[in-house]
Amino acid sequence: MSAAVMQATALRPSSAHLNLPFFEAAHRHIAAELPTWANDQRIDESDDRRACRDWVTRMGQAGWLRYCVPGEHGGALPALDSRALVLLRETLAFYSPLADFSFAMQGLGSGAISIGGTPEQQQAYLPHVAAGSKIAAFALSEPEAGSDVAAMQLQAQAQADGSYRLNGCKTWISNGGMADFYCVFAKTDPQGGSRGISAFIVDGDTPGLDSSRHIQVMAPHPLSELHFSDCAVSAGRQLGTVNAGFKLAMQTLDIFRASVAGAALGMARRALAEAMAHASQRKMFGQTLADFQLTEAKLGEMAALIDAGALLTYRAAWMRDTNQGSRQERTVAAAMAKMTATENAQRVIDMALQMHGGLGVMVGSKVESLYRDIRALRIYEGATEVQQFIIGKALLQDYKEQAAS
Ligand code: COS
Repeated sequence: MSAAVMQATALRPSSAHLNLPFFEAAHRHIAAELPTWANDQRIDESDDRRACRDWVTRMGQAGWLRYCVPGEHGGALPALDSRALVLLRETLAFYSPLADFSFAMQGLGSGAISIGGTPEQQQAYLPHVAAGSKIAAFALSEPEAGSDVAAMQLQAQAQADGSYRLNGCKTWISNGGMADFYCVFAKTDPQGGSRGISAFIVDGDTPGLDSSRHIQVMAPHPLSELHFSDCAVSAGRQLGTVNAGFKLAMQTLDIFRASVAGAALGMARRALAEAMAHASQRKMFGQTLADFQLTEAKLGEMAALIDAGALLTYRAAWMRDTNQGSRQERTVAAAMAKMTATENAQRVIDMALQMHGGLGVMVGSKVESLYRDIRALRIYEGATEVQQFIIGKALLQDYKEQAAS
């Protein structure tokens, strides 16, 4: 067997966690089929925008994007299934963080339509998302409103004919400049705070929308600013209840935050696999690096950090899918999962890089790219500090309620 084939075999993600009681047959099917498919793809990722289009096309053709939408609109399962999303992202991220990103954005970008869209809106967009024939994006953040969503400034003014005019800007928009449509959140009641936000579906070619300002970041990831100047959006494109867009955004994030944790797990599992492969063949002081107890200790720590994140992630996804606990308990579980899995993955990848010595910082080595890929996950879709805030706020609320009773 050649070294290349051995390496590919050794670097398949572990499947032991699929026996946990959180999962059902549909989930085990994904985990059985996807690694082979993902490992077989050969995509030139030197241009992130071209590569993302390519991944979306291929994942659409192969049927994987059907997990991004509910069954009645071309989805693989009756409803958006958090456990499926987590496992898909975990596996894709193991092979290619850009494949994971392309997959995730189809779900996040269309999630508000799946949750809050009318049947007409759902039928117009979701089958295309599932087929990979339309690229989706989620437009929430602004220069002065990242963590503090309610502070957004983008205005959507209702017109006499029921349509809206959008003026202002968004930033850090994944798939910006290449999306076929954006789920955009804007103020419809400037004094209303979190109760004055509404959502809209804005097609990428709508006059008055400029998505040409791209943002370069440290790891491949298509990002742009969006500028709206008297951008006209018809009444039929208003999404969900007027002035209830904040909750729609949070409900969407509740699903996809746990899936970010899944992506972090995939990257961490890949780093651990790379570390074990490297340590097993690297000779030093008359033995291999893996023969040192120091190495065993480090690998043990990495594995435990991954499993800690994994258990929280699968729990959060299972709670959401099976409606366990209260809404707040499910939100807290997703926050714990995202925070722990992304923070632990960063540590695991750093340890793997350290174990590679000089090779670890060599541009083009897998651990070097993972080291850059993981960083943004601790920030986007709610930074670690936002997750801490969500968890701490809920704890104190419970404490106060118990003290008062
Ligand atoms: N699902 C449904 N409703 C929710 C909710 C959720 N997950 N989270 C909050 N709400 C509701 C609350 O119940 C509250 O409702 P009422 O107005 O009826 O009381 C309302 O939304 C406001 O909630 P809250 O007071 O908790 O909002 P805050 O402004 O204090 O905090 C945080 C909100 C910071 C948690 C929120 O703004 C957030 O998640 N920020 C990060 C945003 C983010 O992820 N940005 C990245 C963009 S995508 S890359």
